Amino acid sequence: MQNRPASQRPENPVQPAATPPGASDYSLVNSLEGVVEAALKNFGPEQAGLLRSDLISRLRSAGRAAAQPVNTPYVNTIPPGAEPHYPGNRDLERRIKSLVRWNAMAMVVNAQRDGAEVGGHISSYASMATLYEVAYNHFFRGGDNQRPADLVYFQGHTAPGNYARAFLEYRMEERDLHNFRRELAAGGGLSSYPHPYLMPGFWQFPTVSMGLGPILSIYQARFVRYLKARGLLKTPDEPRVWAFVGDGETDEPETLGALTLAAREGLDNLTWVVNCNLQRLDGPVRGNGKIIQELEGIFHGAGWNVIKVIWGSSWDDLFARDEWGLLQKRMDEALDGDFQKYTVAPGSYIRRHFFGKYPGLLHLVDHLSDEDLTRLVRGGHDPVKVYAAYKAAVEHPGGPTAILAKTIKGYGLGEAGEGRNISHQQKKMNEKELREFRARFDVPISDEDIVDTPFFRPAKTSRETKYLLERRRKLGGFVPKREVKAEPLRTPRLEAFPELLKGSGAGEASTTKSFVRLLSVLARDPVIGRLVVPIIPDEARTFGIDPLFSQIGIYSSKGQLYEPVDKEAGFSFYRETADGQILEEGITEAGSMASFVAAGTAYANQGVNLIPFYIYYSMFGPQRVGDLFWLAGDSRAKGFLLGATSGRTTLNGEGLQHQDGHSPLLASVVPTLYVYDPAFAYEVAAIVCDGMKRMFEDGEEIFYYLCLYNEGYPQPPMPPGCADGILKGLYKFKPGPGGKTHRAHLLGSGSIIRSALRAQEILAARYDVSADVWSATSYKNLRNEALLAERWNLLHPAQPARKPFVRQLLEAETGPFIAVSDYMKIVPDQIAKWVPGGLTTLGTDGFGRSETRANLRRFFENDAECAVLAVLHALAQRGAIRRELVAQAIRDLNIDPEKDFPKIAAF
Ligand SMILES: Cc1ncc(C[n+]2csc(CCOP(=O)(O)OP(=O)(O)O)c2C)c(N)n1
Ligand SMILES: [Mg+2]
Repeated sequence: MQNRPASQRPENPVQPAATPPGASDYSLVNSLEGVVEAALKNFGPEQAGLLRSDLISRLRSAGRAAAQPVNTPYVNTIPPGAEPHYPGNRDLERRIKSLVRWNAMAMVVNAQRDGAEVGGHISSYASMATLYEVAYNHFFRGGDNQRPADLVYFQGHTAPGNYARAFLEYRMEERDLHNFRRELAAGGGLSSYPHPYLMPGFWQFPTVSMGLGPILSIYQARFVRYLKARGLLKTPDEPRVWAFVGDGETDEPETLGALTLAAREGLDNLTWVVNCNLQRLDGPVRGNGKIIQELEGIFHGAGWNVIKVIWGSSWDDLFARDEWGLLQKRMDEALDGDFQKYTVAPGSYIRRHFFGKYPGLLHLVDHLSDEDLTRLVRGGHDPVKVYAAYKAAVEHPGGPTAILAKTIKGYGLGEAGEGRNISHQQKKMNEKELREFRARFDVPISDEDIVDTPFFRPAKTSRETKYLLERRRKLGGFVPKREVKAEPLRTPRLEAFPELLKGSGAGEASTTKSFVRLLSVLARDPVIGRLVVPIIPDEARTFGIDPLFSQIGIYSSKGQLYEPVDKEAGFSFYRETADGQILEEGITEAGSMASFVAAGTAYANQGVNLIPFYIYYSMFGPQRVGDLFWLAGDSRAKGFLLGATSGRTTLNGEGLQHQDGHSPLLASVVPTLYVYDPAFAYEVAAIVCDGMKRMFEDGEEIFYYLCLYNEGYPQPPMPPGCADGILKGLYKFKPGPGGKTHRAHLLGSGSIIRSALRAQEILAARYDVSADVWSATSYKNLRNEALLAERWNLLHPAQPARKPFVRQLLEAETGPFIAVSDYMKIVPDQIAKWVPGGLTTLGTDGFGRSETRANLRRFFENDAECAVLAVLHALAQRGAIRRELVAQAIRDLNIDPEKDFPKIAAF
């Protein structure tokens, strides 16, 4: 495969006698090669390798070499001579793979039948089949007492291949395959893509949102190390993390954005397989370049071990005879667009355009027919090459490995889509194409049956079934498989946090500070303290969490190799330690969410209940990484997301980019996410305690979002009897004074409840109104509960109607209802329908501004004065007071009726 050293070249190269075109600098290359050969011979590979760095530093000092080359030639990293013996039965494995291919294709084709047209993808799995099958037969570990099951991130839209294999493994039945993408069919169906939410016994990781599987896999591998360092891994050995990534998928910033973490952390428990079929959905990934070379440079630069699997065994002989390096040169220069063309073109085209570029190269394939040329297989379709790469990857010490495997999209589909730009969308095959497919892969299906694309599975007693089951048995069981094995925890009750329940007296505290207090008490809990996983993206000091640094330490695989500058600072010094508990992720919300998901799914994937608390700058939560919030739900993640510095007017001085007026709305879209906007320390404690109990004691697969604010104010003691209301979403916090003529109700959430409380005083003192103040901790909960009750009523008309909780609570009250929020009005408006007499909402629609809290609240009209005005206006509308009184109040309260209001829509 490698060019023969200059000294061993024949006098007369194959053809032509003169130096071949394009090979003009050979004299220099030859003399360098001579030096390398001599060094290899005399000193061995290691010492000889030093020549390279010497040469580069010499060139650099001469001002000639700015950067080290990051690319190697376009050839397999492992030369044929270094390939290990293939340990499997090639023939049986090929037959099994062919059947998986057939069934995967048949699933998609059948899913289009009978007008269902539910879609599916054939061509991605077709390109991936060998990459998966070699791993299924030889690498994926199913888990035992020594080592847990491997954690595999399968490429999302190759799911038909995983299902088809599970069918051959007798883990699925024909009916399941028939119901691919028909999840509502009788008896259930198979989800389109990997979704633990939909198939909780099968899939572990959702991967189809491009880029998320890759970044999750990196943080998962690092999380395994974190568990190990903290003594929380259940077995002596760690599981391997695999990620199967599309080459088009590497365009996603999430895919490549965390590569350096994997290298920095030395994650040799991580293997990526990038399926370089050179195509994405619309066309070539890098038609004008070479994706494998581009990725090699990136991975090398990031410190990964890279193994290129470009050519299959049928090329070995050609490379071996490539005396002048012309084949290598042509390989290096041909573009991905060219290689794609060679897939669909006849052999004569390949001969003319690829080999024909140099006469000497053309001569190299004289002995091959045109048809032979079309059969020169790519590395990712050759089990021998793939096995060699996997083995080298799992044995590589010290860091992660990326295998860049070259394949053909739609491999085996022939004219139905092999290598074509329409390949990704191909879902149907005509009879001729089916016959060709059957012939190519030797599938035992008769002529009469073929048009029905029946599924085919060898009998349990067949050699194929016995072989594949035996392979899985040897490797420890089936993959993928999701199992919840964690023991339930006994979580603390509310009484464990007396400090938060008794109030702050005359002192002040924000809800963020109160939460931090709770976290540090929790971290000291003798039973569950060590299971708490605080995750922070470089904002610990902003939120006042830094005292935890010394209490529980920041996880660092290297410990702390330097003396921190603030060592003398006492509690808050930057204490990194090898068994640290805090995951201080740096400035990466995506990475932090990936850690949150890893920790929040450890109850299923690692057999241990962990309690993640991910606290971050609210604006960079769902707005920044909304898809990861969604994925956390799909993953059945548990834990707490804490949007700190919440509110569009509470975070004063920060302005448009940082003031969050919409996270509870964005968070509300995730079905399993409970969204709370607590006003007081005891509410935070009540919500977190109940959440811990539901998730980690009762086993509910849900998670929590809490808005936390940085405004300090006196924290009241917990009023009796409010726990239920806090959890359901609404309770009366402070009734209005007696003896007033008018009644009203103010609903407040988060620290803006203070506007409501001050409005209550003004209304009582100046306008003869007794207003009750309610704390609305969760509009989402209230709405969902009401929607459920309504739906039940709709479907059960003859039975006594159910009354939504919010209506039960409010129906006996008199007077108008006004909600005050530091979020968009639509957040409280979620419950308007069930509020007697309707709901007037004050909120913060529009972009934020840099200002003081007071000015911001007047600007957005959610301060106490505006709440008073809203109450008076509502009373006037009901005829309870005169309009003139409202007009007078506007003057008295110093509200400018012509004031600016944030633009909320462009007309
Ligand atoms: C975030 C995101 N954007 C777009 C898509 C739609 N999509 C699904 S597959 C695909 C092309 C994938 O190409 P590649 O990664 O090369 O995988 P291949 O099918 O070629 O193996 C696209 C754009 C998606 N699933 N996720
Ligand atoms: Mg691709």
